[in-house]
Amino acid sequence: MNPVQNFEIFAPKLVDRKEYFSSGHRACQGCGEVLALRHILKALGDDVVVANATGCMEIISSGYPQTAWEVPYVHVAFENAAAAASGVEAALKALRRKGRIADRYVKTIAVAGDGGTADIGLQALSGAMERGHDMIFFCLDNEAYMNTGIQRSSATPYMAATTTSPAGQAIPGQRTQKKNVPEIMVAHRVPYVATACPSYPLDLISKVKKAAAVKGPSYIHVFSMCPTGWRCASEITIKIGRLAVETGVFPLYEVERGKYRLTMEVPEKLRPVGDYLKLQGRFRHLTPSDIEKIQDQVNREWEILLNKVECLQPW
Ligand SMILES: Cc1ncc(C[n+]2csc(CCOP(=O)(O)OP(=O)(O)O)c2C)c(N)n1
Ligand code: SF4
Repeated sequence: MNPVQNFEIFAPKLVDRKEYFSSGHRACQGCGEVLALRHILKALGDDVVVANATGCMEIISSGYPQTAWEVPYVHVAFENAAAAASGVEAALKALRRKGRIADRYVKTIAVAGDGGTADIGLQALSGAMERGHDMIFFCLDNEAYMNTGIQRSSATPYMAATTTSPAGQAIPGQRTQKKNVPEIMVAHRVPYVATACPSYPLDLISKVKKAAAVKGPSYIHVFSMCPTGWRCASEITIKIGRLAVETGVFPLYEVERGKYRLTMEVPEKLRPVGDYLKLQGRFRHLTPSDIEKIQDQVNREWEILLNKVECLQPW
């Protein structure tokens, strides 16, 4: 069954009606990042402090003197969302201990794009996870540096055209493979790591709630569709996210204390990757043999993931 089919029927019971990210922000139509953020904040509720790196979600939400954030929020530099969140978390602990603030639990979260996570913020993220700070780090992965004009990041998929990996005679688009940050986080022995996508809102919300229950570091990698940078129609953004999952391009799974679990129905056969690629202008230059190459890579990664799901025990 299509897991989102009955969303309207069940949503009022399952999802907080309150909005913690107000309308009127300046995101593009169909932005997956902003939709993910709305779900994330609904899952977390009031008792939260957000450290948000520069990127689309900061630019569209906090043009002084206005803000779309209905929860405590600090805008930090491109590279240090995790370091700033570490400081917030330590400060909250100290203030509670000294009786300067009410003794109630407040979750600290860091939010950054794929550039602020996989590239320039990776050192701060690794440090925060290694020190064991009580925070959730969210990577809103739209697979490029969108806010500054669609430059490639290390999370840009193979052969995608961006302004700094333009497809032409010299190169076929992005020349390297997408960096696997969730795996890097698993290697840090983080108690909870998950992938998610706003096309599957209930799955995303339940993962955020699980991560929030961890008293320690956790990481959620959110596949965030970007019609502007992916050169696709804004009204198909949810469909694109679902195709990414159904083709195996972005599988949904979680890793609890090292144990992998798929959170999507396992298809007998993945949908052809071309169904996902052909809807996006950033892949319009691909030849049938390019698509075949990408299909082989997706199949291999899928097998690797299934092996992990079947083999590993939790630590
Ligand atoms: C040290 C530093 N280098 C470069 C910039 C310029 N800059 C701001 S946002 C951004 C790209 C952000 O990309 P990403 O983190 O993927 O987030 P997105 O905009 O795609 O949501 C860049 C290069 C900066 N603010 N600070
Ligand atoms: S450029 Fe992409 S990520 Fe940024 S606001 Fe627009 S749709 Fe969202």
